[in-house]
Amino acid sequence: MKIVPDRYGKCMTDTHIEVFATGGTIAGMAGSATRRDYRPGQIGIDDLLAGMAALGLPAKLVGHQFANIGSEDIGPELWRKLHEAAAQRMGDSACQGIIITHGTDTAEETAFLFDQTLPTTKPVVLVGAMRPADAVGSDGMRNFANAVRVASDPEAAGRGVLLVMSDHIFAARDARKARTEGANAFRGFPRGPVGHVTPASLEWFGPPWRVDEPARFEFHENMPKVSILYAYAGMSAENVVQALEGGAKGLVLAGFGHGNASGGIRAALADAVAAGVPVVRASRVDEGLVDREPDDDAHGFIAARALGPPKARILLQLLLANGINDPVRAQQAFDRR
Ligand code: DAS
Repeated sequence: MKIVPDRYGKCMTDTHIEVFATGGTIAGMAGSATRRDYRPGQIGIDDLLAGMAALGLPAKLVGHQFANIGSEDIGPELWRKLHEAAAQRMGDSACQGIIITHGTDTAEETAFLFDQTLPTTKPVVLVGAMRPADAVGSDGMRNFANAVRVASDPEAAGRGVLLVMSDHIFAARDARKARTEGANAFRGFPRGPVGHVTPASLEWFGPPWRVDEPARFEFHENMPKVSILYAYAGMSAENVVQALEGGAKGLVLAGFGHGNASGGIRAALADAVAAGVPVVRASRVDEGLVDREPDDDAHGFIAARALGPPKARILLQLLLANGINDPVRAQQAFDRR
């Protein structure tokens, strides 16, 4: 076994990490440094791992190619396969951590779904890249090496699923893609990064907060349909009616500012709650809490708190799939870290 002291004097031993590859820009190629010609999911896991081996990181990486696609095409079927495999590997004492390579566009959704449905006993780390492997200043290998570093650290367990990008470690609940381009595209809210990592160092900004916690919800491939209604000036209540006619069993309002909407929309949403369809008020604004207001008690709305619309949608789906319809219990799930 290789024992390598890091620059802080801790020792990294040969950890056994399983790598689940799904594609995205971390496996993408541009073909040209000067043209916007980019294809995600071009490089297989074996080639990614060969590149990693050349860096000499003290970890044994075992790769599994689940897909090689852009993350805009990731959904319930692939989530089920990844989830099954992750749960199975977490139960194997030989496996010390799991890395999922993933496109950045929906990484926050996969990370949050797994954060809520896997136990916190071993590190689970999502990693992506903003620049294809052959781009000038490509960030993929560095992010991947950082992810190996994080997944190899026993202290990464008990923090839920983590997302590693641009030397930052984010908790899945906080992470969101905040920029369409540039390597530094992710932000954390309400916490910023929970740690800092490079291939040669790892610093946590506090102790784990979910030590040995079991999965919060059971995973379901087929979750109830929840629609996101994006608020805009002049929006009509017809949007709410159409979502309900389309079979939505829950609604997330991506509202103005602090989760606001016009009087007509609020009335239509209150009608939806009265008809048994839960409504979560989130915000279309990038950052900030949506706290409970007196109206929420009057209409039975749930406040999204720190979750943006895509993650609020997943949490509402999980609540419904797990038979939780009570708005008080639902609010508690939104309030939790
Ligand atoms: N192609 C996008 C995706 O797979 C972008 C990316 O990976 O950064 O999400």
